[in-house]
Amino acid sequence: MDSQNLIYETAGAVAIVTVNRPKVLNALNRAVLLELDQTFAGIAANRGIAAVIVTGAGEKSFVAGADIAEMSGFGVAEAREFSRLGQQVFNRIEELPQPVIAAVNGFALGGGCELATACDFRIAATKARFGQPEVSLGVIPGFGGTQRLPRLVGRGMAAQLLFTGDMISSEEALRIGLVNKVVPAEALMEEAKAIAGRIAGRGPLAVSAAKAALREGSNMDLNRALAYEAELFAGGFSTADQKEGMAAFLQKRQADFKAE
Ligand code: CO8
Repeated sequence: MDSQNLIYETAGAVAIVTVNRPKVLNALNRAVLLELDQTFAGIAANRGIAAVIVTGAGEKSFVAGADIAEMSGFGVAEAREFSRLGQQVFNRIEELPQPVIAAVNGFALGGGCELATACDFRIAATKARFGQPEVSLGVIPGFGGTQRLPRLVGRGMAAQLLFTGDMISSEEALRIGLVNKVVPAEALMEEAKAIAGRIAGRGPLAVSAAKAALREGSNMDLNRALAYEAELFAGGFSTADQKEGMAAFLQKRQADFKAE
């Protein structure tokens, strides 16, 4: 599934998607977005993949935003289309059956911060920097940044980041809950793979259901969300994985889940 601007690798049941345009700090142009869309569509249909890691190529950057050179010539219609394309791709990541971890190895700015926030959670290298600098360019985020960031860090903190365009350190990102963990750069992929590996050892249908409950529930009022959770919980009891998981516990052995 390699493409021009992405590296696709697997390690067991874990897929690693690396945005690979290091000369422009992995900026997202139309081509990258289309390749991401195709790659994630393939992962969604691949039952052999239980978790995904997204990262950026090179030492310096995760993704330093949408490609400013490409965007600079846009008119209104092209800008709208580009924004909708990015939103569609990031929605696909959010709606992917498998969990997606952002391993933020450097700059996560603009569209890069939006890519990271569309992932289920983020771990970061110490040198990672986060920000939504669009207002410095005279525009606003167009790939979900005004919507996902406040849902994650709260409206006040999101407002500060969106209005100042300031960059924050990995330590500050940890403090505000934008990332779950900060590790030295050389340990980042190892840490991401270890977490993804633990997810891959759990019941895949259950993990998917937990992801759906988190995602869909956050758009519902509490009572509807609890009813939705109960439906997904009950649905688990129609699966072979539930029988295997509980039998394995009672028999004091490792479960062998089949995603069935
Ligand atoms: N787009 C295109 N090229 C980029 C980008 C980018 N976002 N970021 C870096 N580059 C290029 C630089 O132009 C440079 O190219 P060259 O070597 O040819 O001069 C190369 O990458 C290396 O970058 P720098 O020399 O600038 O590296 P520094 O270490 O000096 O600085 C920074 C690193 C601070 C990350 C700096 O590159 C920077 O500020 N980059 C831009 C960050 C930014 O503003 N990102 C937000 C972009 S807007 C956005 O993402 C909106 C998303 C939604 C849009 C949808 C609506 C249409």
